[in-house]
Amino acid sequence: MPAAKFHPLHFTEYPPEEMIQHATDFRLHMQRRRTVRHFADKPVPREIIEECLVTAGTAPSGANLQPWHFVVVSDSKVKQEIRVAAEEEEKDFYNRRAPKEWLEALAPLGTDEHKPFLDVAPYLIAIFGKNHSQLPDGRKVKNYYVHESVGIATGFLIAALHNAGLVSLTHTPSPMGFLNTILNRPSDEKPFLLLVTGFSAKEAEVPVITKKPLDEIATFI
Ligand code: IYR
Repeated sequence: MPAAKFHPLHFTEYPPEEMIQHATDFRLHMQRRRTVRHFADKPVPREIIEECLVTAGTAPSGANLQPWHFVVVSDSKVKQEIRVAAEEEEKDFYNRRAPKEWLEALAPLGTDEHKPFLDVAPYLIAIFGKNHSQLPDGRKVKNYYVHESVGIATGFLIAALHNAGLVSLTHTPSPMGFLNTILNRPSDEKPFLLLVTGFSAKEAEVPVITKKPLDEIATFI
């Protein structure tokens, strides 16, 4: 087994007031993020998406095995194929599979089986979790905490896109196996979610919702 190698972190400590300011600025910035379902068909420079994906790839992961793969779709034919496949699943979900309780929980969001954003938005980022990794020496090894790791990387990506001035939608057509077929990914990779991103449509509206206050989501002991 190769020995662990370490180098200095060069950690920067800020004065407490500056830390509070940074924390507040970031909170205010993140509080402006909204999930958006109406996109402009305006193109987005690919470099912005690349930068945000590099940020996503900095996420911590089980044994640093980075068990994710991002397929960035901008080709209109492929987006159309994804829309057709997703709408087929969603139709079944909304009309047959979804229990009443689930549909009631979704009602405030106003969603249905129609997913025009899948061919309007300039980019669909299909995020896959990989159950195995190939080491530099060619060995295939198991990945650990795949869901947790991919979830964190996806959170980084959502924050990075928002920071760059784009909006996104975490779309989870269920089941998502069609993404492996359309995007030609091996069966060892499991679709995690489809992140739709681009500019917001000018006339976009978002549902009136609130976030739980701190004392409801956290306990200090
Ligand atoms: N996948 C469906 C349903 C859906 C489920 C949840 I949980 C949401 O937060 C939103 C939608 C759809 O995309 O419409």
